Amino acid sequence: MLVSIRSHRRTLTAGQLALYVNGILATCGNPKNFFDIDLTKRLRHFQSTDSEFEYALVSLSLCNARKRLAKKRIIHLLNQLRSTTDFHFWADTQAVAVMALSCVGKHEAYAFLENHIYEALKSFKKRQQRNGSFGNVYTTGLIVQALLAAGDDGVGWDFNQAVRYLLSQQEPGGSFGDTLATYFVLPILSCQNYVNLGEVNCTEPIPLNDTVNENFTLLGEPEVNDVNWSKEIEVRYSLWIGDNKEENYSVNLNTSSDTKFLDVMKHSANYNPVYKFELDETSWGPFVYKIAGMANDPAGQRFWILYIENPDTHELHFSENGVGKLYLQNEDHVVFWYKTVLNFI
Ligand code: B12
Repeated sequence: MLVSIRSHRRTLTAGQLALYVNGILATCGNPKNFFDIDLTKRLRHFQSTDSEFEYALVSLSLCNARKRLAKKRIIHLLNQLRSTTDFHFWADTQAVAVMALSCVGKHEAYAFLENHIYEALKSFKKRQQRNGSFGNVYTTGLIVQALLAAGDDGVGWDFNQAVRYLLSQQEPGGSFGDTLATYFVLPILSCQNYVNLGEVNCTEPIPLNDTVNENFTLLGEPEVNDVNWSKEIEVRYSLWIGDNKEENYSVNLNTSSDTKFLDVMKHSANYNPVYKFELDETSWGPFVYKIAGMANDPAGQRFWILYIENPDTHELHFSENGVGKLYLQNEDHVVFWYKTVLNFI
């Protein structure tokens, strides 16, 4: 990290720097003097972030590091809570914004924050499903942390059911699917949240019982996942380029149900060069940034987005999994669409 900061060999985004600041706080380091560098100053001076999620993350880390948030920033976070966009992961952003504002509320007497946070929590609670989840494992981890950070009274949602859902997602190796999911879920298992990073007791070990919020006790038992047997399946893969599908290509393939969609992409690329793609290997899976010579374009807000078409209604369903985790069923039609994604910016 020090090398990245000092040498500019690899540029950190504001969001990535915010994650480092959180990590430094968690391990009792001082982000204001990290090998003579004040990371909080650098964080504050970032002109823009790549996404609204990163904006909320930066605000949370600044507050955790005891930096006062500018009024403009607080207003921006409040707008994030108020806004109802149909961007699929908006709840993730709102959960981080709730944590940032809960942190501000701890240090400064802004009474009006409470009402806004309360309204956001109400809308989170409505999302909880019977199995305890608030969406997928990532969204559930962040929303439960937000509810804990805001000091919610536990009424109107079921904490234990949420924890049961999270534990049901745990894999034999202990992770919750990948590094990112594990990062979002782990604090909850000791009833903690990211706002607590601003108050880590670095002088003596804290007995676990002292840290537990009285409104919540852990009762979860991990569920045993069903075994899936592999079957031969036929799938269709299409590329749509442009908001009005100005260009499109399709291919049918036979494969087996235990094959990831990424493998289908590789087979297709061997069959026809138009399906050739490039990806970034991240610690939570592959992120495809280029197909058919068209690369993600953050400035123009155009990205490759993954959908699955319902065979009966032909409706497109947004995939909650990346290409490394998407497993297909017989006659599935997967569409990678290069389109404008406005709402998360
Ligand atoms: C903003 C965002 C996007 C933006 C990225 C914009 C950009 N500038 O590049 C866009 C809209 C492009 C996007 C796309 C997708 N996303 Co997205 N995204 C997010 C979000 C809301 C914030 C990410 C962020 O800023 N993190 C903070 C910074 C500091 O960390 P970072 O590592 O630098 O962030 C980068 C990666 O997260 C990467 N990224 C974004 N999405 C995905 C998805 C996968 C599978 C991977 C490996 C990487 C990745 O882009 C970020 C910016 O460069 C997260 C929510 C969350 N809870 O994390 C979801 C999230 C990461 N995305 C998710 C998903 C499912 C997708 C899609 C597969 C959705 C789809 N149906 O197409 C696609 C990826 C398809 C592909 N091409 O491979 C999931 C990942 C789940 C998983 N591991 O399987 C998350 C966790 C949301 C969720 N609650 O499920 N996403």
